[in-house]
Amino acid sequence: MQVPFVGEVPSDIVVSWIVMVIVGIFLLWRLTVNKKWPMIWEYMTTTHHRKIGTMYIFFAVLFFIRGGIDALFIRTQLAVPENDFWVFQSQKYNEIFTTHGTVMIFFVAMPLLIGLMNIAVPLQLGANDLAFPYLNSVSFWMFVSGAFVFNMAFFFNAAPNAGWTAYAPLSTDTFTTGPNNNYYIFGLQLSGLGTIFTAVNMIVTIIRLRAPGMKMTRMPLFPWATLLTSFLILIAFPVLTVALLLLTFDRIYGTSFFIGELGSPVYYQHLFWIFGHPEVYILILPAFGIFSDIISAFSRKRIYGYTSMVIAIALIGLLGFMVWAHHMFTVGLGPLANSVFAITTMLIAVPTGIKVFNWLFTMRNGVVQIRTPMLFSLGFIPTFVIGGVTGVMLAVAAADYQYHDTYFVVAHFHYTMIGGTILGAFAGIYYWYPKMTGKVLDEKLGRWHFWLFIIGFHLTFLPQHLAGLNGMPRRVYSYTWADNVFVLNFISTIGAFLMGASMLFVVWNLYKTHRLTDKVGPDPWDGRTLEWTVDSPAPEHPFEPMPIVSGFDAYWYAKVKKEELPKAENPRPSPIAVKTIQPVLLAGILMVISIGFIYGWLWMQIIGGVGAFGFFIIRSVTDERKGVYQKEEDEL
Ligand code: HEM
Ligand SMILES: [Cu+2]
Repeated sequence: MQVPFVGEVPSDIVVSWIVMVIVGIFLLWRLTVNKKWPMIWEYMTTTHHRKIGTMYIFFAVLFFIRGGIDALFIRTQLAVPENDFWVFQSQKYNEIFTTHGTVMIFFVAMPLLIGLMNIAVPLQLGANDLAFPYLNSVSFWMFVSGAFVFNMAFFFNAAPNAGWTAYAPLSTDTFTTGPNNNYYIFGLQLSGLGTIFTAVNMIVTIIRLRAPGMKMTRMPLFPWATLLTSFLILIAFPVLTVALLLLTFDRIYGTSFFIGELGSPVYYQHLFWIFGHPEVYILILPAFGIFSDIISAFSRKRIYGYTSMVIAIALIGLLGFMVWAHHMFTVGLGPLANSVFAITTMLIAVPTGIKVFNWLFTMRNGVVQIRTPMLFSLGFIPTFVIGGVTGVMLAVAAADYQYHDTYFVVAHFHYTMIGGTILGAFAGIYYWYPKMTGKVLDEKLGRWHFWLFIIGFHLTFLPQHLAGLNGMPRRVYSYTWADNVFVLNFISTIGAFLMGASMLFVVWNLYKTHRLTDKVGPDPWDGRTLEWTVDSPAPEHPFEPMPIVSGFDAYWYAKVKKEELPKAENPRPSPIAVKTIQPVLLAGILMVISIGFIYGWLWMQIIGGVGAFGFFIIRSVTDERKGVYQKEEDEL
């Protein structure tokens, strides 16, 4: 399409420019009319864990729409053989599956879980906030800046195109010139750094800020999962940082770590999957934690096998670092390496199986109440088991020569990622929605959402197993009638649109809930853990004075005995809530630097660098906590 002053631009991009301008103007208008700007400023300067958690989820949902639209275009292009839908062939198709995969993993699944951790973990522990509220805000805005950098690429007709794994040599300058994959690198570096900060914050919070009496062995399972996941992040993400840094040198400064005589693309694969496999456990373990708390709450029963649940999470986390080469069975590492990695991979099924049985035993003889969060948890169990079983199939190294890079793999990881992470996030959002907003989402619309989504999901991905076994490779934009996969693909496309339609019920639900219902009290679900002792939505510093905990599920047992939890004058100073715009500024500066590198504009790199230096000076001489401790000193 010819655009005046710009030149030739693909029509999908022109359409999205127009849509963005219209939506932008509409939003500006609505925000101004409804006088919402002070609220936006409030959120931009907040360090409160609930508000930051809510923003994580808000942005994750935004990117879910983006990644979801990508998915629908992918499925439309693949609906019938030899299709020519709009622009989505060849290089455009490479771009769209790359942005779909990357956005879904890094900018949807991660922030959904981190958002829920932000909201629920401090409250479940009886802590007044995360240990480092300012750092938490930095983490969040770094995630936003990384996500913006990555998503900007599309609007400048430079979307990354080497897959979500960005395998060398394809991702090196020799094969994909231009800024496209630089966007991938810098988007992930910024958000990855934010994730590492979050991990530190969670670890310190969980180890240091629990309410009196809340021993580690009395923590609910979501904080446990968060703690162990944070260690995985702390070990795995720096490996990604290094891989991307080396790739940056190869791309921008002409080194040859991953190409040429001395370099090797296999080095990149190792580094990527030493990060990448733990990453999938980073995405699933918190979801396990969420399901555990929900299943116990809605079965009116203590979680079955608490200790084995914690050990299982730890074991999965540990084994998760010993299996990365199962992504590389066909590379030619040799039979010894392949056998070792096959066995470690299969071992992971053991702790996972223990967890599945514990969930089932928790429900056994319980008073099971099927509310929306529980419905999602019940949908998760069989779905995730299917994903686990195909995982063990893939672990058989010899058989993987057949499955590798086919739709069988696509089906497998969507059963785990959607069946585990996304269903977990949905369950968690329905469950903790009162803590975020003070309202309970509508039950009937929640059920519609669940049933359409889960039916759509299985329709989409079950046939993909068969398409894969019939030989359909992943990352192809077309197939022929002779390939015999038409019906399977067609069903898959119908399922995808059903999943899309199910999300409309979420929109309707949000609208209805906020228009028509009143705020609820602290404990709408008759819960077991400490977050249900504080108001909905969770106020700032809710635990003053702090509850004293004398056992697992202490709040529940206190309710059974018709008692209140005893209170202690705060045994330690709480994190200080502050207002600061600095993290937003920092994120802006980092975006400037990133774009300087992405396009190789030295002047912009220098401006950004000077800005960053200035920022650090300002940061060193300001102390936003002053107002707080000054006040306390004055009171003395
Ligand atoms: C919402 C419904 C979804 C549909 C219909 C869908 C569909 C697809 C399809 C058809 C592909 C294969 C593209 C190809 O190989 O040519 C794909 C790839 C992928 N999807 Fe999804 N997907 C969905 C949601 C998700 C979610 C929630 C995640 C992760 C949390 C995810 C992660 C990925 C990844 C990592 C890839 C691989 C991309 C690559 O090959 O580089 N997807 N998806
Ligand atoms: Cu793996």
